[in-house]
Amino acid sequence: MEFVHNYRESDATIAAIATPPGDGAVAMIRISGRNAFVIANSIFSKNVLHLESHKVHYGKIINCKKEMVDEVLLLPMNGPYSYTGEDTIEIFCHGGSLITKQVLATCIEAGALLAEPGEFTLKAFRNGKMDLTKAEAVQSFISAKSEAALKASSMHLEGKFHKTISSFQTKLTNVTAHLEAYVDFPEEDIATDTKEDLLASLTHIKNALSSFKKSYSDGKKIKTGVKLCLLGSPNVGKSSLLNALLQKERAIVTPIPGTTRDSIEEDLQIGDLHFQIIDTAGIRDTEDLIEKEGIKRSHSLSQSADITLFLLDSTKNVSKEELQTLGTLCKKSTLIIWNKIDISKKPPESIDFPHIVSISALQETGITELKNYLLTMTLEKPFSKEEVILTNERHFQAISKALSTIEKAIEGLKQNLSLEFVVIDIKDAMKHLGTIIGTNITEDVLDAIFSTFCLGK
Ligand SMILES: Nc1nc2c(ncn2[C@@H]2O[C@H](COP(=O)(O)OP(=O)(O)OP(=O)(O)O)[C@@H](O)[C@H]2O)c(=O)[nH]1
Ligand SMILES: [Mg+2]
Repeated sequence: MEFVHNYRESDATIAAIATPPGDGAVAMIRISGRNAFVIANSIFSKNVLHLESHKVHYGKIINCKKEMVDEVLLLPMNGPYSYTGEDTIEIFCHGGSLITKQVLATCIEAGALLAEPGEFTLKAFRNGKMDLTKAEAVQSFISAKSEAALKASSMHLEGKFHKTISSFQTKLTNVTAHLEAYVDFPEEDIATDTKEDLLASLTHIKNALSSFKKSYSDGKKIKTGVKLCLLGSPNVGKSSLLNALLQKERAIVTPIPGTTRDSIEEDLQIGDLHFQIIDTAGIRDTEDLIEKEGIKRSHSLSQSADITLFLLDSTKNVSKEELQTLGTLCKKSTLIIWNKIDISKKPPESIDFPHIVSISALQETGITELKNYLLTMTLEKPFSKEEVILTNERHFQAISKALSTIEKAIEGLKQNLSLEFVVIDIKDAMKHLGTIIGTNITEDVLDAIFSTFCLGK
């Protein structure tokens, strides 16, 4: 389906199923726009135009052939007191997927347009019910897969990020006003005190932007999850470790080297974070075509992972092949795991890698320590529920651009560059910050943002 936000009147009446697909006890269909009440009136057994707003009313949905489609509860909400800020009707019908589609089809027959993904939230943004950071946080909130992702997006939903960005804009406007006064009277030199104050103000913003920028490295992992890849020679215990971490017999474990041929991917929750863990085929020289393909995948999965868990058998010496593979791994994102410490008679060999733990996947010793190690290794800074962090690539790009223009402005001011240039840099920074909250944004960007939303939101 073509994405049509651009071509629709902004108060067009749209409808969509707001609840997830599939059977359920109840489903909800939402109608929003200038004709929402008229459309609902033509399909409901009671006169919707006279129903009390924000109260639930029982009745029947009747299609154009005068047949009853479903018995429902209908909630009318007069604009602007609704999610979108427009007249809105919510219909709670029986949750069968067919019946829900029929109620929606009845709304469409009566004149509503089928909503595009995110179109209700786009309306809410256009009608000033929420700024862009909140609108984007709605989607992150819905798709959050971990406690940390939920908390991080709720900080944005509460408006803390928006407040910080707005306060930077106010400060930058003040700095610009000061500087422009001197631009208008070039014969006057900027007073040393004033210059120091303006530099302090800009530096404060620079530091805050820079710490936001840094927080994205953790924020990205918090939002999208962390990819872990189990890598190592055959029989070192990769599948045993996968099963121990998942607490279920997910992968086949045998004493035969080369048991795992294809990769196995599973979701895993550790602490507040979401991980995807991938078990792979053991690496060795082989002529077996299937195994060869599996090993090729092992290497490429490890390359795309955030952290590689490289398993070694602590009862054996590190082999030439293992040393060769170790040479290809990034030390910072590799965790060396000495396995089988339950039967090992010697301390593990010394290996020049910063992250090393010892476990027994069979007896499940050291698994809690391994999980804790993974949490600290994943995040650069312990996750704080009270701190606003960047989790959105678009915000990261805008902050990075704003930061570099502020740095340019600071340099310019320090080096007594013509103040006009300094003002241009600061105004550029304000534009970049404006794209975050939606004051400086094009329709194309809006469409790109909202098209990633789910249908009915
Ligand atoms: N004693 C002991 N045996 C273990 C341990 N972990 C795994 N094993 C045994 O080692 C053998 C191989 O284990 P797997 O988990 O299948 O090894 P893998 O690395 O997945 O092997 P491939 O799939 O062939 O690459 C099995 O017999 C396991 O029971 C451990 O911590 N201690
Ligand atoms: Mg295996």
